[in-house]
Amino acid sequence: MKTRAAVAFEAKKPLEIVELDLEGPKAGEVLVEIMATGICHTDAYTLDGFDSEGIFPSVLGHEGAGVVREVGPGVTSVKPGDHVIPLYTPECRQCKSCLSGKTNLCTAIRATQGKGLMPDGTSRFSYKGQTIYHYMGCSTFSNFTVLPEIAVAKIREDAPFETSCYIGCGVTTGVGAVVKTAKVEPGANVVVFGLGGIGLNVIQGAKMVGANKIIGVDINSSREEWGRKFGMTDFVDGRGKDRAAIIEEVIALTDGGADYSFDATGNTEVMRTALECCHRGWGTSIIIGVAEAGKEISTRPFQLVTGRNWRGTAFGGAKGRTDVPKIVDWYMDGKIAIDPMITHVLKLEEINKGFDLMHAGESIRSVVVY
Ligand code: NAD
Ligand code: AHE
Ligand code: ZN
Repeated sequence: MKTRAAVAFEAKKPLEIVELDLEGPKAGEVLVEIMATGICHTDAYTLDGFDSEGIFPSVLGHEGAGVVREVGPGVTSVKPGDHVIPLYTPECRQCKSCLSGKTNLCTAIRATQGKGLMPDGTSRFSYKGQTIYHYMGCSTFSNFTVLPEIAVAKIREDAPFETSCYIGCGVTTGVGAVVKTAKVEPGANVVVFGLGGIGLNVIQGAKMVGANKIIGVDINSSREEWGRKFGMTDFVDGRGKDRAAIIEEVIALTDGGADYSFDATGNTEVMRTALECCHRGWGTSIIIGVAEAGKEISTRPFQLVTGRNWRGTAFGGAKGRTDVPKIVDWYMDGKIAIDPMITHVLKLEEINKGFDLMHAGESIRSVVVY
């Protein structure tokens, strides 16, 4: 079949809207009509050439929602007409990782996914006979996409696509980092670095679990108002401040340091600040941000010797097929907000504007509606 898609032909070039050829689903795969997709900073990071796994030409996008239109042989858990959210972290429930009960990082198809291919080692997308690669196993910047059955979460049908697509990455990552990875307890002091599409979800997760201080740090001062809308109690404007100055402010606000800190910037210097503003003896810092290829983190080992913990999270520690439908319920039941964070709704033809708005710090989330 044919599908309209925004294709990343090359790094650092705008996406091009073209009509691609799409092969139908093979065994264990499903064809999904994507109804809406968010634009996450990770898409921009890959497009800008910072992803060591970046492959071109490819169809980016990993934060979608849509409807199953066709299933391949052997598919039993979804049927045509089901509403689904594509999962860049699948859940096979059979691999060592899934069975461990210790991680959400299913390994069943990770190797081929990282090469931009379906589990059988081929791509379903092509353009004028040339292979176009998948991205993060999702490729939601295409109106139709093919996904492994284990990489879709079936969701309730009354959830609007335009907002629930954000649960495909940003909402689940931010809220999950608090609830599932850090397991922040009521009364804890929390610091969030980077109040964008992910960081604001960390804030609302911290508010939901009853955190005490919820401190936001950003270099864009307009983010103070955004943070306060979702439960931020204090703002530290990071512009022009060095690590020591920011740590001093956080320590003063928290009587000695944060119980939990989160990096949602992807900046490795900020990651160090986030660790070092944690409380001596127990403070835990969670890395959410994705750093540019080649970047490394560092700190004095003494920071860890004296009890601070450095951890990371992917997709908020959520198991996609199990947890995503529950997070959709939280949204539909009003436990978490999504609508106010979607600042721009665009047509596919306007998708490059979504990237420009993100880079200019003018959007929280842009959503493309097909
Ligand atoms: P975004 O562009 O919406 O937000 C980033 C925010 O960080 C902005 O408000 C920006 O002003 C702020 N910022 C930038 N530099 C800063 C600094 N030095 N100090 C303080 N604040 C600073 O991006 P997003 O979509 O929220 O994504 C945030 C990060 O999370 C990205 O690195 C993205 O790749 C990553 N991410 C990771 C996962 C995961 O599963 N681990 C999931 C989604 C996104
Ligand atoms: N490809 C990059 C790593 C990118 C990365 O860490 N991705 C996160 C999700 S970001 C969503 O916006 C993730 O899920 N990581 C776990 C995984 O298996 O990719 C690189 O550095 O090569
Ligand atoms: Zn993302």
